[in-house]
Amino acid sequence: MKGMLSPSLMCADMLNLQSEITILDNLGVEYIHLDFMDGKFVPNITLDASLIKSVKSVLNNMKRDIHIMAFEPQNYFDRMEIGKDDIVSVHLEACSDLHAVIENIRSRNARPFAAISPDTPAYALKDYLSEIDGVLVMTVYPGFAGQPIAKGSFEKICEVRKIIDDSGKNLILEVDGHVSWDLCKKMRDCGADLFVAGSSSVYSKGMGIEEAVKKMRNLIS
Ligand code: S6P
Ligand code: MG
Repeated sequence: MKGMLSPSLMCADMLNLQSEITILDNLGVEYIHLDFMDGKFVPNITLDASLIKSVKSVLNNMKRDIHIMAFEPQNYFDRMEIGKDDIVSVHLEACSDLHAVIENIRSRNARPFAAISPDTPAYALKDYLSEIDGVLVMTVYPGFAGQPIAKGSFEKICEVRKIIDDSGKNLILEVDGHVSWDLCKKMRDCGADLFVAGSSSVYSKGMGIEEAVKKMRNLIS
């Protein structure tokens, strides 16, 4: 699978969101990463559900990559208008019945992904592989941008890649957290397909977005 990009909107200029989204869309970026937090599963709040819904109306070819860091994420699906082609990542640690949540996402013609935080072992995904379209491996503790990479992240990515390949399924492996200029190539070598780009790459200071996207593409191709 070719390497794909998903710049994180919580790292963009909050006063110019629409133009930032349009620039990425025109550059052929595959996904826009939309972080939703409930202030309970993680001690922070970022983009709200109605904003995540509104993003739909300004997209051309780019797709939504919605990452829900909230307990019982299904409570927010209607407000976000989850629908066709959306990636929806829900955390193993946050769902009382993950099978039902995955089915709910599927019933909306969206693409369910299972997300795991750094302390959750890769083997915990095994029960869900036949139901999902991808896995999101958090390489920082969920909640904040600008953190250092969590210990053991490369081993975790390689392990998840092996579990996916052994299953014979063609699942997308997404990485989220400190996907930096220096580390994204190593993540690619471990088997990552989809890269969330935040403050340590595409939204780092001192580089235009066009140049940054191009640089990232070269590193993950
Ligand atoms: C963190 C969130 C992420 C961040 C991303 C920021 O809870 O899920 O998507 O937006 O990690 O990127 P960086 O390069 O600042 O870590
Ligand atoms: Mg995220």
